[in-house]
Amino acid sequence: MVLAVNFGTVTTFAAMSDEAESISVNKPVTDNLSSVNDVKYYEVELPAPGKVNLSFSHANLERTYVYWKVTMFDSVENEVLYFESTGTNTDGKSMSVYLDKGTYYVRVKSEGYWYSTTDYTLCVNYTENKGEYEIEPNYSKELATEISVNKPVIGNHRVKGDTDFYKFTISEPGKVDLSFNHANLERTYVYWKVTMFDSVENIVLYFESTGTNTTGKSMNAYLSEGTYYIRVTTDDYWHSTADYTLCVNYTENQGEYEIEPNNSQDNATLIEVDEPVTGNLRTSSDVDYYRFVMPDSGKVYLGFNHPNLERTYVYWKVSLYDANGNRLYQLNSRGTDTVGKSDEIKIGSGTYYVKVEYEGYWHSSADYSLTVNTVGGIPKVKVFLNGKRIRFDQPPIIQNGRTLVPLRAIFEAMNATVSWDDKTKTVTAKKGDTTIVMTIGNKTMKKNGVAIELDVPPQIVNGRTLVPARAVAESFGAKVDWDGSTRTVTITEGN
Ligand SMILES: [Ca+2]
Ligand SMILES: [Ca+2]
Ligand SMILES: [Ca+2]
Repeated sequence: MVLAVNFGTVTTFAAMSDEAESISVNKPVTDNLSSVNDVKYYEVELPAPGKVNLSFSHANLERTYVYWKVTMFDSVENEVLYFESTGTNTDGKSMSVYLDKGTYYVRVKSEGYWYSTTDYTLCVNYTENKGEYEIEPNYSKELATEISVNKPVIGNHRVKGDTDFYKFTISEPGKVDLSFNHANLERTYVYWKVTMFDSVENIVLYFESTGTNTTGKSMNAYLSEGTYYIRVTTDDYWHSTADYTLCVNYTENQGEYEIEPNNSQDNATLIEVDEPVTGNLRTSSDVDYYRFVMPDSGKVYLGFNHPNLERTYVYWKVSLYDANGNRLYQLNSRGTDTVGKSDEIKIGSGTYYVKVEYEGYWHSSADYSLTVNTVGGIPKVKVFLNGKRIRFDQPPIIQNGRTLVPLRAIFEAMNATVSWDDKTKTVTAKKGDTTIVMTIGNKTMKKNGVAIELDVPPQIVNGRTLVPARAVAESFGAKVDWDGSTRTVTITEGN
């Protein structure tokens, strides 16, 4: 060892940025410390968000003490990477961090006791982030890294207490689950806690990953369109700097899932009779409401299926209500009642609700399938627009071989704007340069002022305005096909 000569050492951050030598990413720099108190600073610019790690190499000093301490800071002096090199660690590399673009600083200093004037070679290794990595700092909702569904993102907790926020948006309701993968840490403690919440901070999914849970997957959440956030935190005790891969798996809802939050009659998920819907009580405070329209009076029965929970307690209460809130029927489903069926219930035409709730003591977040079956079945008309099922709160009807569909549902699906004049009972719909005008009970429709004769006029059924599907869709330039065997209308919009 040589005795240290104390130079005036640079200690403040302001001085650091003044003294720093400018270096480039992916370009090694060779330098040395001239004394135990010598400190070297480097300034490096990240041109875009990216993955960064430090490599640090030197000759073998044949001793295992720490000779160099290398720290990387952001422009406001937060430490983003730290790496120590022992005398024998000739070709060291730090962990990776996922940083935003901007100016960063690297400081190299001695351990304080052990030091070496031997040359070292330092490199800031950088790979541009094309959306596959988190972007630090992302410790709040406001700083959340934006991600896309069905596209994995890699992140890590570079220090204990690092919290990673992500943000994604879905434009259509859908089924969502989270997958969360990482290397095997060979320990069964919880290292990561993953919480997903909506824009008003209601928790919609929670998932914990232990060290050995290398390919984890959360339960399903059935969500409405909107922006959601994911927070990944360390456990209070266990922490790992290992990379994790997070993915939001999303499947668009074509009407086969509940749409949360459906916790009141007002937010009930619209379903159709004779078609199953899948949902779950994600927490014991979750309640699921469904709304359906009975086109005519008749008999219905509720079907309620779920996996076998191997316990005979009641886990679900399923109730049928009329529009005035009178309970008409209650079906209890025990854990072993995998295929539940209610009695037949005679009801009149109109709107009804089904409420699925937790029994009060036993709760399961397992998916269930609910169907409001009509006795004998009701032949229904299905309408698809560009491959996607359109749901109607008043079923389409067929009259004189023409299918009539609820006006608002079809126009909204086609992105046309609609206005209604109650005095003249006239509907005006606009899309692009096309304007069509129709009047209830009148067989003449006008397209941009030109009269078109309809086989069947627009009419009001159960308080809903129904319009001829083909005439309307074709007026807006769409192609319309009818399959009589499946009673399916297929509307295809041009480019
Ligand atoms: Ca992080
Ligand atoms: Ca639910
Ligand atoms: Ca619910």
